[in-house]
Amino acid sequence: MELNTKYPVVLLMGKTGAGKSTLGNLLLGAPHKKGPFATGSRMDSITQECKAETMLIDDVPYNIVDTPGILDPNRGTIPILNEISKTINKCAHGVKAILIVSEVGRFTDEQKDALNRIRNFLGKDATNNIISVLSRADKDQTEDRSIMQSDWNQSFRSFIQGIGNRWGISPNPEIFPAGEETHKVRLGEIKNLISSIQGVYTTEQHEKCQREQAEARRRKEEDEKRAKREHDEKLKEDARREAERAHQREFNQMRQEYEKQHRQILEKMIESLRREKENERQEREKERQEAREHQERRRQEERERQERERQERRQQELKDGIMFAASEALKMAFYAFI
Ligand SMILES: Nc1nc2c(ncn2[C@@H]2O[C@H](COP(=O)(O)OP(=O)(O)OP(=O)(O)O)[C@@H](O)[C@H]2O)c(=O)[nH]1
Ligand SMILES: [Mg+2]
Repeated sequence: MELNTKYPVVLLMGKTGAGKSTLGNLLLGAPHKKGPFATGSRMDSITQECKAETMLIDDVPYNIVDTPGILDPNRGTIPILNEISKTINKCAHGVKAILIVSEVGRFTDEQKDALNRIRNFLGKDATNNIISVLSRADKDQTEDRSIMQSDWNQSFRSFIQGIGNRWGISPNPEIFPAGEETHKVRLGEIKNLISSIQGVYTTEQHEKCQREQAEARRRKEEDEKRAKREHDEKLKEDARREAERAHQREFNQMRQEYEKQHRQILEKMIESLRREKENERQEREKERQEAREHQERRRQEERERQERERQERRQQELKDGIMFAASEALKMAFYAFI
């Protein structure tokens, strides 16, 4: 890259395919497709590394630096930004203007992302040096800036306000060829904006911004690591608590089961004791009953025996009486006889 360190730098930045190299060629007054900056409609990035050319605005020389597009699907944005950083750090007299090229159309999330990435990359100190340039404008939008403005949404309007309303239109050379009035007016506006910028974005400011971003990234990484650590610890703690709860549940279940079995054994023992006692009681009752019956039988036998004896005595008495009466009668008969 041929950078003349004596001249201020104008940097072309934007999403890949936005039309940076085309605008660079137009500002150089070169054929837009065959200028020093390679252009093309391939899906992959055309510009692979930073390239500088000398450009004159009102006879003032500038380095115009074309850069590779960010958000290239095949190339990480961080290496591209690192390369642009190296270029900025070579600009001993700082960067006069940064032309951020964006395609007109829907302000998609991707476009927002590209603008945010560029603004964060440059930092707040570059705000006064940024110019937004819209490419791929149609005929009406290119001819009338107010038509272009009326197509913006709030988000894009805020972005433009945030950079001091410095914006221009890159004329589509297929509609407005070089030398045509609108083409000249639109390029003239961009050049005027470049010339009117006061002060430069310095390498020190860029280095400071890079340091702050590195620090912010480091802090973010640390925060993410801490958050991840805390998240992992929380997961572990949750898992430990869950295991503890599961263990407690298992323990309670086992205890309940044990208590149930224990209760059942006790109930069985109590039932068996109760039955044993009942059997004993019935046994004793039976014995008492048998004793009572035995006694009753003995009493009955005794009564019968006494009755028998009484009967026998009476019979004996009767016999004796009869015998006595008979002997008395015999005696009397004898005496009568004699
Ligand atoms: N319709 C239209 N096409 C454009 C305009 N500007 C650029 N193009 C076309 O868009 C394609 C990409 O343009 P480039 O200038 O190579 O884009 P770039 O931003 O340099 O792309 P990378 O270097 O790949 O990041 C080319 O085919 C251009 O001819 C424009 O304003 N309108
Ligand atoms: Mg390019």
